Amino acid sequence: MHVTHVTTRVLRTPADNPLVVGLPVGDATREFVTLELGTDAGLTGIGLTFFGGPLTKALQEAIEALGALVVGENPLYVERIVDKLRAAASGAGPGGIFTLAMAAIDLALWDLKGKALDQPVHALLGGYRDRAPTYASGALMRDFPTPYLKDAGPRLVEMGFQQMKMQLGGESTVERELERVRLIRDGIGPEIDLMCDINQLWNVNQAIDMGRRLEPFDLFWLEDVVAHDDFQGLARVADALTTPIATGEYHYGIVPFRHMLEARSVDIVMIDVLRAGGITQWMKIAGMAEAFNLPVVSHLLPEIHVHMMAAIPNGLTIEYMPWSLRLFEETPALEDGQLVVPSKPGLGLAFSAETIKRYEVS
Ligand code: SMN
Ligand code: MG
Repeated sequence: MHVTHVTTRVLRTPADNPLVVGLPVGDATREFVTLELGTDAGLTGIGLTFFGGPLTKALQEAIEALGALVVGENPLYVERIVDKLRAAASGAGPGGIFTLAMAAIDLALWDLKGKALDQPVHALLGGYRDRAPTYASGALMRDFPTPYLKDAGPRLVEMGFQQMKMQLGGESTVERELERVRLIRDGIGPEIDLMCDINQLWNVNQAIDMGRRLEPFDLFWLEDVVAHDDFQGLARVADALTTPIATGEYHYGIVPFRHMLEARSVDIVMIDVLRAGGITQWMKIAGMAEAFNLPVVSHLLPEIHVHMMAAIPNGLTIEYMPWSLRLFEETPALEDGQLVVPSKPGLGLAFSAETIKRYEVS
């Protein structure tokens, strides 16, 4: 089997979230770049990428350019293709557009591998479980009005979620920050797992101070409390707190995770399949975390991450951020806060013709 053609599209969708009820969506948008790799065996592999923002057109061009290098290759030889793309891109990686583009291709190659072998990707990667826990994400954002949070948490519980993530770092005073957590924790009670994402907005001293003030709320994790590459700073915070520290979504490739783990700066390793460079690299990072006896969690794209999180022994919980679900005809079922792992060959996904018709911009 050989790759014969490459098709990319940019889909511009509303920046909405079906988990958010009763707040205006506004006119913000998100741009995804989709990829289809056709083969001489009649099989087509699908992939996608994100994070391009104003550079989305350049990201699409990068996928086209890298895709042209994949034409003629046997898609089952994923590591050989990755090596070829890295060599061709020379110094254009690992950060940024090159790796985001390579990730789309890697996803499509694994989709093709599964379709060719008539197996779902998670079975090819390891095969550990048939459903995986998730947490609701994007529904308790730092820019939402504080009063909104009172009912937002219980609403997510009614939807079946046992875990949910909020954000802090947006209020002007410590008390206003604590009030946000208090409202949510009071609303959902002590049994529901509550994570909190800071998105690098604190410095080390703030993180230790706020982290100590947050200990009574029994957070499931504090995420990206300081700059993502300040491994020594993260280690200081992790040592000072009981609440687990999660980080990793901002890193490109596998090497930063070596520094993160060697610095003992993390309790929960978060891996983003696009910034890691695809499924191939994601699995290597998960293995590194396992060697340090640490759990891993995913970032965005639950319909993709469900395969890796169902394939490894140290998968903790999947971020259920439903931003990308509309791109596909059908996506993994969500039952009582757990994602049912797909059993169809490959990724088990097909792009929605309706979504393409409605949102394609190039
Ligand atoms: C996040 C960051 C960037 C895009 C979406 C979401 C956030 C998360 O840090 O962890 O979900
Ligand atoms: Mg985050």
